[in-house]
Amino acid sequence: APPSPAVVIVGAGISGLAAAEKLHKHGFQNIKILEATGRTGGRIYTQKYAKGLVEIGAQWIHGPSPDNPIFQLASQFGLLSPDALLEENQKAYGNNHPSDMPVVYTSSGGNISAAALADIMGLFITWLEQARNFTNSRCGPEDSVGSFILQQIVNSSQEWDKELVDTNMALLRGLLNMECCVSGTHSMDYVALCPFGEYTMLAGIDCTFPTGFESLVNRIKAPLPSGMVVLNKAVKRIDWNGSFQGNDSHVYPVEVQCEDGDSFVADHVIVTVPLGFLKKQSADFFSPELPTSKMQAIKNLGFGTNNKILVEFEKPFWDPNTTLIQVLWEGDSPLIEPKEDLKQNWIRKLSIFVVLEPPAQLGHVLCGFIAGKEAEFMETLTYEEILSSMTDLFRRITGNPELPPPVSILRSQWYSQPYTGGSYSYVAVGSSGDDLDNLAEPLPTDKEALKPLQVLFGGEATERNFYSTTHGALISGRREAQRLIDRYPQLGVTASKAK
Ligand code: 6YU
Repeated sequence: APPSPAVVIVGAGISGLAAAEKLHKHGFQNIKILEATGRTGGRIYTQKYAKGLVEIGAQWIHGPSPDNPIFQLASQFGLLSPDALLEENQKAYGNNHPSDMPVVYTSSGGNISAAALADIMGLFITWLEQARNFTNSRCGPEDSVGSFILQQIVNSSQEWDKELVDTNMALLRGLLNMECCVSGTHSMDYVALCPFGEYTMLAGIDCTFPTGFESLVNRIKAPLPSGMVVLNKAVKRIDWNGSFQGNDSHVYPVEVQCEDGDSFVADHVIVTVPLGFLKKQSADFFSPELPTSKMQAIKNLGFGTNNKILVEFEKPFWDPNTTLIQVLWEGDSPLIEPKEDLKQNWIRKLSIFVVLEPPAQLGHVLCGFIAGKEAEFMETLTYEEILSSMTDLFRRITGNPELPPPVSILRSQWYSQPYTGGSYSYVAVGSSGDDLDNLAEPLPTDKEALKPLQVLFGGEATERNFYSTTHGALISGRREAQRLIDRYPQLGVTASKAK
């Protein structure tokens, strides 16, 4: 049998696991996955909470339809609810946004008519759609989705009734806050307009995993031999383009150095660490250093924070039909810069709560979303501070000073995770889709190199059309596995003969 090349995969998120699973299936026998933390799954992270399970990271299959490999696997493994498998659900477009209308609560305990809300939501959705259609029309490198939408707001507001202006502006600030969560950014002013439409929406109304997103991760890694995944093995540096003596008689081009002093020689290493980690570490993480164009891509692409605050109530204060709650902060407006004092004002960035289902299995749980610097500040607060902020918030918006405090809260802290450094990537002003492609380029770039494909790059931030998602991450892992499979065609033949 031909010798099996030594492959080291850095990171046991869905990208790294998908790469390993595919290589293993094609007959690669010498694979190690090195994972810095004590668990697999990375940004897919299901935890016990209230009476059931909640997602700390990825929550929905965005676009659950046959073109989405996460949907394919989930249905193949029988992990989805019958509703999610309905053909009509697979055909409709949800566009990564909750499809229901929120119920709006104002910060002084009032509410907003459904009609007023529908008008503003309609406008906002149209503007987002227009922003996505800029791909092939004229726009400048400095243009942002935020500046485009602001211009539409200014134009449109000329036609609003005077008495609606303040409410409409406050609603739009809330919708922009929610959009920051979708893009994983502090401000939509940071998100580049020209490439915004390159992100591809798949058909299907977003659905969740009744047994947790991590049940998919567990199914993907099930066929991998024990010992292939090494937990608590943080990689410190990747030495490439060298000659490293292995324990066998082989000389390898790559050596992976770990924080604990261990090292692994390899023919190929697939790096799937988050862009947030690369932003902090890339200067010391590779030796020799990455080419300038890759370093520029790492620096210029966006990687922001979207956090969750889960809030459990003894009894719901909301109506049983409510699926989404928007908080309207009176006095806020897209025309006014948010106040800088985060301690006083962080909570005003929290504009949207999803009512988690089903209450019979989970209890009465709201999942708030908050993005950007306010989300990063929130991570520094204690449990008690957040609980008290939540108690105040819900008392204010319900106008009920006696509302019992939440039973418990649970928040994510993606920014402070040393091996993640935020939530997911976006194409920032100053970068483009080419940067995502550039990140995916293997090293050495010289196609004629004696030892090609020494360092390969996977992870959600390397998928030009599907970045920021689990399906993007999965596709990226399989893509890099395919590069190696193509390089060793004889291995696949051996594997299929063996079956
Ligand atoms: C999705 C969703 N979703 C919410 C929140 C988050 C994310 N996503 P990993 O990080 O998983 O793995 C890398 C591993 O490497 C990790 O285990 C590290 O520990 C390890 N590592 C790092 N350094 C190392 C070292 N030195 N040595 C060894 N190991 C090391 N995606 O499909 N549906 O609902 C959400 C959401 C709060 C944080 C999400 C969602 C994103 C996915 O979670 C994420 O992309 C993948 O899991 C990443 O997998 P990976 O393997 O690449 O990395 C128009 C337009 C706009 C564009 N955006 C629209 C889409 C919106 C995205 N939506 C998100 C929404 C939610 C709620």
